[in-house]
Amino acid sequence: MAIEKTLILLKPDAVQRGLMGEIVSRFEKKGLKAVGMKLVNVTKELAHTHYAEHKEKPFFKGLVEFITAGPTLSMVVEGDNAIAVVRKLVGATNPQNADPGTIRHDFGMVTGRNLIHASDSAASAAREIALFFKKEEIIEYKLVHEKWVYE
Ligand code: D4T
Repeated sequence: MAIEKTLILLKPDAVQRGLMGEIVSRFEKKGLKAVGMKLVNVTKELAHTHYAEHKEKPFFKGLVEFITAGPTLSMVVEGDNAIAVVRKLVGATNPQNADPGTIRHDFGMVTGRNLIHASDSAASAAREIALFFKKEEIIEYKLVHEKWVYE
């Protein structure tokens, strides 16, 4: 097994539309463990750092306005191969290209309101978790049902 942690952000549209419970529930039901969770008002500075790779893109300004427009639910989840598993649950960047059953397909209509962010590699996960969470905000614990999720 390769136990990984990954960063998930439920963007301001998910929070405002009352979809936090529904989306968090999907991760819980899958068998992932929430090890960090809090509401964050993403500042312009944090948005610029988090999305630094998109700085030159035409959609950058709108993306920063969107992510800073209201609270975001920030989560760290843990599980076997969690980075790829979460990206699959999230679906393609454009909700209209996302597969049915994914979060972006099931709740979204356009790329600029695609509800959720998830780290796309081990390097991004490490960088993004450190950006959003202090060490002491990550809680290490065992779930009683772990032996029924993993062999
Ligand atoms: P994130 O990073 O939010 O998990 O999304 P993805 O990994 O699926 O997609 P991305 O990095 O290519 O894009 C980051 C972020 O920018 C928004 N975006 C993207 C946008 O508003 N317009 C666009 O044309 C693209 C490509 C959506 C996600």
